[in-house]
Amino acid sequence: MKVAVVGATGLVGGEILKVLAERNFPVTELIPVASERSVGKQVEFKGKQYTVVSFEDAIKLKPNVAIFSAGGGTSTKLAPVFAEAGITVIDNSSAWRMDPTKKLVVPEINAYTLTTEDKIIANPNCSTIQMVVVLNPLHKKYKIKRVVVSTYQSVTGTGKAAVDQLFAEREGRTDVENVYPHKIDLNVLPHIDVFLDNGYTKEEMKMVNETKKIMMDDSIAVTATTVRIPTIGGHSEAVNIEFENEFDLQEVYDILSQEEGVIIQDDPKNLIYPMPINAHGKDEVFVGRIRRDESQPKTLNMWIVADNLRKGAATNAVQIAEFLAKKGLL
Ligand code: 2RA
Repeated sequence: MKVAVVGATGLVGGEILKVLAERNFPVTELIPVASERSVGKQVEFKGKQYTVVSFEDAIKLKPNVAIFSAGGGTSTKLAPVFAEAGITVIDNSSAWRMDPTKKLVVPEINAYTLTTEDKIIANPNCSTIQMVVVLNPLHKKYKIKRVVVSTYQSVTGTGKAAVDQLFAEREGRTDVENVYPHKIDLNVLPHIDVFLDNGYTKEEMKMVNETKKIMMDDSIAVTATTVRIPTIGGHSEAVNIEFENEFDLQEVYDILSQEEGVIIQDDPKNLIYPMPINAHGKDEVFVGRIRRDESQPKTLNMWIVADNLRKGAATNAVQIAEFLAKKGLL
């Protein structure tokens, strides 16, 4: 497979290169791509250096698949150009996610719907991916009525500049440009992405709308509060789930322990629960603090953690590519 990574010099782009190498994706030719100011830079893949090329040159090289992580503007403009040239695009931005003509894919849930017609495939938002991977098997069994989620999101979700801001503040440096409107170190910002007219942020509405689309069920009610915290290892989520049907706690454990890509870390007596510091660099979604909501029937509480650059972005995108390759859809 000829694989282009668009946005190869960014945080997610770098992670995509690592994940492609680790999972031994059958790359016959790697094409790192970025905007003009990064053309000519070097990136490493499997111990070799590769030179970053422009969008135009990448299209001429005719990759089978292009994994985009270069922001919504680039994806809006260039994904159709790549697709038109016969290149399948897996897009990590929010540009195409809610387009009714595009599929929003978490492989464990809905990759089976993909066909050769799907030339632009959307990769969901990081905080949504890690939540739906856990919700979906429970929805199948007990039918979810409503989800209330509060997130604790890593600065890596914003990108390199945000990581720089955090460490500059920590080290007392003022030599970086701030990307957050307030201090992030020793602080918590109840604000991710822009505010919308309804008082929610765009990140919150992504969790609401993308969940319904991926799980193919508009009846699931979701409300979210998304929060940025000064950590780098991954996103954490406190999730409250109300079901239509009664559940058995042991059965919930059994269902989740059988779910591919989900690891239960739930042993409070031994102080074991998911934490971003442990999820960092891992492909799985970790779930713990699984317990009944004692304030109302048929309701469950849990704590979900995953590396947002991995399952929340790079790993999910590479898994989509793996699925397409395996099914002969590339
Ligand atoms: C964040 N959801 O953490 C984002 C990144 N896609 O800001």
